[in-house]
Amino acid sequence: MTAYLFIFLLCAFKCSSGESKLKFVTMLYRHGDRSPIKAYPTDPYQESAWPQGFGQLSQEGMREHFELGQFLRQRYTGFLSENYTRLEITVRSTDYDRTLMSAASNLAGLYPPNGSQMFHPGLEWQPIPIHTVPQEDERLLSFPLPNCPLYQLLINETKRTKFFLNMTEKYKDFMEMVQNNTGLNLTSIETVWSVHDTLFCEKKHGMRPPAWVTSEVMEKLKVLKNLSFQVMFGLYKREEKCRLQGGLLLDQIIKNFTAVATLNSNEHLKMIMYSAHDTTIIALQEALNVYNGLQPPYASCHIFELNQDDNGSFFVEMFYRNDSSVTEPYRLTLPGCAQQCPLQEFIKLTRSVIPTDWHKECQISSSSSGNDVIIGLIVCGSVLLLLIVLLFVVLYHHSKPANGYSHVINDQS
Ligand code: PT3
Repeated sequence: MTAYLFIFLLCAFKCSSGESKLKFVTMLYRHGDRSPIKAYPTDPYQESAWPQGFGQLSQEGMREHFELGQFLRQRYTGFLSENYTRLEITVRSTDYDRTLMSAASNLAGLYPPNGSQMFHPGLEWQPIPIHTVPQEDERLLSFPLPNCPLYQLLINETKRTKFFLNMTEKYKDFMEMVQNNTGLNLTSIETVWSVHDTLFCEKKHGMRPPAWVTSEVMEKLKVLKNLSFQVMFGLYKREEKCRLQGGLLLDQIIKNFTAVATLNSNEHLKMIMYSAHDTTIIALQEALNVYNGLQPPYASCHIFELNQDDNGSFFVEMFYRNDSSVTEPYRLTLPGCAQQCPLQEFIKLTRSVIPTDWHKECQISSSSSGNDVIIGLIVCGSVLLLLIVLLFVVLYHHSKPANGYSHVINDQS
């Protein structure tokens, strides 16, 4: 009797909770730990201090991604096939050594070969393709995209906001101190991110910082580094900026979801994996309006899961794994939607940051150049008014009979 009651309750729970099925996963991660991108002129640790030079994935970075791959293997057991199956997954990376190598390390954790897939005795690794395009052709994963005049105008306007000008004033003496100690010519407060980056990498790799680099200095540099991300993708006219940057990646992700939901896609594809940079994650999260204002840590990962519920409808869930010591990644909720956001709602709520024609939108139009256009109109208007006045003066001058002369017709008659 109790057994029947238990089965009845279980069924009632299952029926009311609604079964859903994971259909498709997209993830975007930052590469792992690396050497600095560059050194400042007075830096005691120049490129030769790093085993592979600047901007390269370290062994720590490889381990971080191997661990992320193992985490993904566990999370998607039963969804991904146990053996690597080429049609199930597509991996795309930016064309940098550190992102390509991060993807390779990740896939080593995700797809250790089993039995027949081992091609060399004792080697628990198998090659998995990683796709890329040359840096100059990259339009999906590398932000901010260059050659977009409207975006540049928005950045210039951001730097004229009260907030930015106040920050510039607040950090004036600090900037001067950093310039004097680094030998850099820092033109604007957000350019100081590279000093933080270099010092951060050096400290992480056990290199002793110079005496001027106190913990208070590092804190201030961190504030300015985070400000530089906000300037790029948020802070002022966020939606307009996102249409020209992260909206492009979001557009592609949504197109992939729609293809899965309408069954016109490759039905075998289960996962798309993007390997990129901190700025890629920020651009995407700003477009989704879920950015937490901090630099994404190494190997942090934004996950989209597309599910189908038992009545056939699709919904999107988002997660952010920015702390590998926590077993479950953080849930992210698209503002204005439920945690399990119906796909159509997801599309509707993100429409404002999806460009319809990027090239066209990048051009400076009259409605977008704000003050500059108003000033231009005033100048043009004044010139036009002056020309009209001049014209009237000339016409008036011509129509008036000249003094001392008159036409004499039939003078003699
Ligand atoms: O560390 O994620 C990061 C950075 O984005 C890095 O990969 C990078 O490419 N920085 C660009 C410097 C101009």
